[in-house]
Amino acid sequence: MSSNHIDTLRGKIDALQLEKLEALNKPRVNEFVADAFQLCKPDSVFIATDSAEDIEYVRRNAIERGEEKALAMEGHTVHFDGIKDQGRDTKNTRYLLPPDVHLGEHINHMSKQAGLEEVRDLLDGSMAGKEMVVRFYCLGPKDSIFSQLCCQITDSFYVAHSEDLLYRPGYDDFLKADEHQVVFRFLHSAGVLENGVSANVDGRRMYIDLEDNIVYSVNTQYGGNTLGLKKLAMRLGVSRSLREGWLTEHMFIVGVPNESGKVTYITGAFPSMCGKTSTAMLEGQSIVGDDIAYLKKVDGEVRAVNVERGIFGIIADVNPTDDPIIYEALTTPGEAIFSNVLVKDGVPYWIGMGEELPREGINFSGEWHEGKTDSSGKPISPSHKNARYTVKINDLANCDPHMDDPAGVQVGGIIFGGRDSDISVPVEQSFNWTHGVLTKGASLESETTAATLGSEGVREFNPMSNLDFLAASLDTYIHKYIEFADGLDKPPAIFSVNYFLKDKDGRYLNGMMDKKVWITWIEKRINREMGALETPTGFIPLYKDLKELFKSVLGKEYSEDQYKEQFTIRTPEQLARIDRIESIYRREWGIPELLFTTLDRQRVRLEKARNEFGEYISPLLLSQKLMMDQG
Ligand code: SPV
Ligand code: MN
Repeated sequence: MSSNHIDTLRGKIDALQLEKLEALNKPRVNEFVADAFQLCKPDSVFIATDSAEDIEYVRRNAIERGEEKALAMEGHTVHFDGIKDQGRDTKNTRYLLPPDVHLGEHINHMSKQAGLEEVRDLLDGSMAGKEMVVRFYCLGPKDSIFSQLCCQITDSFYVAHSEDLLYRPGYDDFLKADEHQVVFRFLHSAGVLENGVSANVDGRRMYIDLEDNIVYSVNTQYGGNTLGLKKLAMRLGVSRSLREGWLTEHMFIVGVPNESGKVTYITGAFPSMCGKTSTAMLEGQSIVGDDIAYLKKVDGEVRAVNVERGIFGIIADVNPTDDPIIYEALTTPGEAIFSNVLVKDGVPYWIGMGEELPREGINFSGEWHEGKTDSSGKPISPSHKNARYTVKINDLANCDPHMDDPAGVQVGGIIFGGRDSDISVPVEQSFNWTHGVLTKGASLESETTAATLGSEGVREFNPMSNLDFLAASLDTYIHKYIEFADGLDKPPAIFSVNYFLKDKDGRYLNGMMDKKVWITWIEKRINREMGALETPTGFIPLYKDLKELFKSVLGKEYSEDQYKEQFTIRTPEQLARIDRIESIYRREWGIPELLFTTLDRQRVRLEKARNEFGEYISPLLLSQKLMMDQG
């Protein structure tokens, strides 16, 4: 079978390229490449190995073919996506399911047959006049139980170049792999280009075939829709991991040292644009990953790896004060791709960079000048809110020494965070694993952001910050999550954080850097070095500890009034959320009863506290009561 597929390519593609494919001797890869070639009809094919020469070819072509432009700083380039192609298109991202598979109403899906017909029709001839690039990568560290082989086909050198920064090269791993190893496969075409951007955005489709582990993406360039190994592979990963009893999560991984130098690794799941990367980059910590983690149980411990090796991060608000390490990487020579920023005289600019922006330049709308409006009359921002940078983590000063460790790192704690203006306290620890998984992870809501197309600021249910990538039904996901702690000597402690809490007048209650205090408190709780106050919803910090931490971590005073306002238990809002979440899960099939009983117990605790202390309960009142009880 293998030779048949190779034979369909023989004589049609360059012999040298064919040799590189033949050397792999992988029938399923050959079939995938031959099919893509026949369907997309490129003018030529480039098969990339891990050699410096092939990687340089990709980098050079991204510029020569106009998908990227060199900036003034050595190694820096810029890429623009179309004005209507600036975020993940969740509406047109669908799972293709056989007739007997159902994933529930929260998962965007369609019939496999109809989906394949539609997307293959859109891909037909889509690479005419272009070169098809075939790349091989390894998700997770190489030679590891976490390693996941991937093959990406694309007609975009920007996609191929970005993936070289973001993912570990894997041609060598394919050479070594046996024929039966599971391979994730991705076929992308930007479709017809006009002025360098995908012209047919109405035909933008991202279709995920979970049975065959193939993802199709067409008529789009934005990374979240096109970089196969990022959010598309994440969906295949979620599906595979839940079948096999491990987890694929929308999580950063960081190392947090204590005073004696002991490093505790913490993961954090946040929806897009809710502070995930900036938390991962906090000063004094080391970064393993900022976006996607695989978690497995090994010898009674949870171990985690970064699926990626680079960052495709939000550039807005990266400035020397709030994000000095990334700012440094983006303003000194070294390989970096900027996307959807403002460019003037070969220099990139972005909102929140800490200096005044030029009043004109080139951006994602073409020639831009202050006051320029879009087709609906709204002003066009100089750089898009979802503008991004792409860099390798290894090039950053704070790269953790275990970034590429095949054994991963041990997870001490897990944080769930969302954009929540009126309910949760800034930081809180759950009572135990199931309480955390169910009342924090599975109950997470977050206000929508510019990372996805559509309106912003709408409160949405987003379990584990992973709803967009959930390639399984909710009941399967929740069951598997709860079960994940079975057999662990000491399950990771679970926390929630909320950086977005506001007062009645809509003012944020916390500064940008307060997160550093919360993370320090979390590290100390994991290592049982700090006490806490028990509330109906979990354990919160004591005032005296925060006062000390604000001083030692940020050099700031922290008043009792601030504590009181930030950590007040808002019972009406808490109870309303329980009702909302419960009704969502009631509409699903097969949800574990434990979810409903856990929510109900939380409701009862909240109601009891409300009856005793009133609707808005100051933590100071609770601590007085605690002291009296103990006294
Ligand atoms: C996110 O939106 O969560 C990202 C960037 O990390 S994207 O690749 O668009 O998913
Ligand atoms: Mn993400």
